[in-house]
Amino acid sequence: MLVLRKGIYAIVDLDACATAGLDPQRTAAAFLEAPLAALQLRAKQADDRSLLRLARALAPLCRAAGVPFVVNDRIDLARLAAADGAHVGQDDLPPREARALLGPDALLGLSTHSTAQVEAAVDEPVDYLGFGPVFATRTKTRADPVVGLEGLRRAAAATRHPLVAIGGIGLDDLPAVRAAGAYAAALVAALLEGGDPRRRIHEAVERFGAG
Ligand code: 3NM
Repeated sequence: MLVLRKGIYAIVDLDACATAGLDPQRTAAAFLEAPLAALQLRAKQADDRSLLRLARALAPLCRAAGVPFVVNDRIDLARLAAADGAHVGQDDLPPREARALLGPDALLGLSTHSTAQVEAAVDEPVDYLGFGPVFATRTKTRADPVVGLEGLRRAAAATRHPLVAIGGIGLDDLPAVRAAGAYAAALVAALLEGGDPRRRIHEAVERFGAG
């Protein structure tokens, strides 16, 4: 069974890749050259067929790299692409139902945005909790209020689940995010800045520090 490792949780976001002028599959391949906690495919607008095609292309790349592959929101696509797991938000299928569809060995994550949500998730059958936005983000539309490093510290103290910090995290923030109790840090825009994802992912892994 694949477990989430400490470190950088790289998100391949199709809109962010398009904005940066980067091909998602090449970007994923560049990310996978670094030792990652996980790689997530996130697409808020793509049509199902092209998303399934991309998920089916990324799954073997992740497997070959030994990195867990997670599909955002879409349990159906995660299963069809034989991904390692899925990530659900507060308004998606509840974790118990998602777990029932994915099976006991899949990696399952749940987004949380407040200490109350973190506490409410205590008995959920999840492998980790996303928590954020830690800082202001432009990647997520209608993002929840910023929780800050202090919020992250409180949330980490309030749960037994590993926390994946997310939202507006830059490479310079990584040591502080880790020190605040994050098990992993999820990054979108910071990995695409400068148009060189290979260089950025290595820098991110180095700055977060080894597991
Ligand atoms: N979820 P960036 S913030 C996808 O708060 C996502 O749950 C968030 O992108 C949450 O690293 C966010 O570019 C966007 O800010 C993360």
